[in-house]
Amino acid sequence: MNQIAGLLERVREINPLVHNMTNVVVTNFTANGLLALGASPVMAYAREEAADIARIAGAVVLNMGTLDEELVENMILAGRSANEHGVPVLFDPVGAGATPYRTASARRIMAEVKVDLLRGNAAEIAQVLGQEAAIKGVDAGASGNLDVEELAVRAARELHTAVVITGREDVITDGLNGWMVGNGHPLLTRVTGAGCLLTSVLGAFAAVEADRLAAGAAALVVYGTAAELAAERKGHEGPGSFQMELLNMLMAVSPDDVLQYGRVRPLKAV
Ligand code: ATP
Ligand code: TZP
Ligand code: MG
Ligand code: MG
Repeated sequence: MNQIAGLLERVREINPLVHNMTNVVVTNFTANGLLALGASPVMAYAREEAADIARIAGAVVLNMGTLDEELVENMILAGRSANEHGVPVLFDPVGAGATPYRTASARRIMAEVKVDLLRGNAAEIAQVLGQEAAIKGVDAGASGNLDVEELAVRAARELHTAVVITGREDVITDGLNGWMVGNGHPLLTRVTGAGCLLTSVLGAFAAVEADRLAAGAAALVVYGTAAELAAERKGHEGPGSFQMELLNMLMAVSPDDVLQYGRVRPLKAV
């Protein structure tokens, strides 16, 4: 937990540039969430500049929430540029499995870009792997039958990337080791972009720490703790106040809060 607290301080010291190629639903919320945390967001999509921004960024976050063919092409340009320059790439395969086009696009990005960390709900990760799983639009369907620990480990091994699966509990693994993180709050499921912002927060931590498991666990604890603090203060008012308070708490969450509230245990049966 001390390492996690230290990484939160490092994000705020370094103020990493996070290049987001994300969806139209969550763009503003994602930029504000990163600013609140202490990172520096940039959204840049054009073919003429995507590779150049990716090269100078601390992390590149690809999110296919409102994809089209031009965006997929430009994400691949940015992802490859990041790969060439040692910049970590994070991928959120929003809605993979909802349509054949989404599934094919997610697999194409995985094939053409070296993704350092893949983050999704259980159904999305299963679909990227080629396993049937219920998905309704961009929200996980009845995926309660999926063993998320086993799924995450298999995905990491077969897709050669670190994997985060989120839900009531979050799991992060590189296929060998990993962590379960218990922080979070059910109100996160009532705010659109809670998952997308988390992927960008994972990007901010990946920008300041090369150990993907350490960076990822830190991001999950910090984000989940901020959500718990926000719910404690404003949850009774509903999702609107909670969403605003989450931004406030992403700025306010402290290393001491992480030490007090962080809930992490090693992944079992790896
Ligand atoms: P979905 O579209 O299925 O909602 P998502 O992309 O929005 O997926 P989530 O799985 O909702 O992503 O994860 C976003 C954040 O919400 C994570 O920090 C996760 O821990 C948290 N979260 C999701 N469900 C719960 C829950 N039931 N209880 C506590 N935290 C949750
Ligand atoms: N539709 C396309 S992208 C998007 C919606 C509603 C946002 C999804 O965000 P999240 O973080 O998966 O809830
Ligand atoms: Mg959600
Ligand atoms: Mg999502």
